Amino acid sequence: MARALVIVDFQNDFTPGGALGVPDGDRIAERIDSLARTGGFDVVVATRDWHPPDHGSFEQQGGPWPPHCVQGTPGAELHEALDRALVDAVIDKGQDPAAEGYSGFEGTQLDRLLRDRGVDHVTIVGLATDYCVKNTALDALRHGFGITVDSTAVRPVDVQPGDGERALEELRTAGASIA
Ligand code: VGL
Ligand code: ZN
Repeated sequence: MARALVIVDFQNDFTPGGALGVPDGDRIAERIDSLARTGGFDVVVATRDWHPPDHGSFEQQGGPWPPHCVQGTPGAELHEALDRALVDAVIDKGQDPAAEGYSGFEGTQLDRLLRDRGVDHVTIVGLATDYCVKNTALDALRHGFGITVDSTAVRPVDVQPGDGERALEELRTAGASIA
């Protein structure tokens, strides 16, 4: 069986200076690069938060977030520190204006892609620990994949202090291994 690396939402808007910058969000680049190069993965997937301009999670629509990762804008591009040559497939999510779209499995072909490649174990890294990393990992567990979250290659928004740590604890309880 095959192993996949899923890099969640490592995009300009989630790194410092971006519309929804995660503290130290850019500092996961080196670890992700080394995992993708030498981690022994059969397939490397990058997800992108890829919202329409009127997405329901934006403040103007009554949601919790400033506008971010609007389709086709520079903020929605993958961070430049991620070598695109290492990425086999890009999965865009969060396109339905009426759905949160935190999980890379929600309304996408991610499950199909992983199954087509014979994947049974997924290592998850990226941004942000307490939202899209958490929800993608929980969905992956529900879909029956074995899951490892590399805690050195994720960073939280931490709307409330400790949200990131609690997310990792929740994932551990749900059956993920936290490395
Ligand atoms: C995310 C907040 C809003 C994430 C996406 O990628 O974790 N967080 N949209
Ligand atoms: Zn979003």
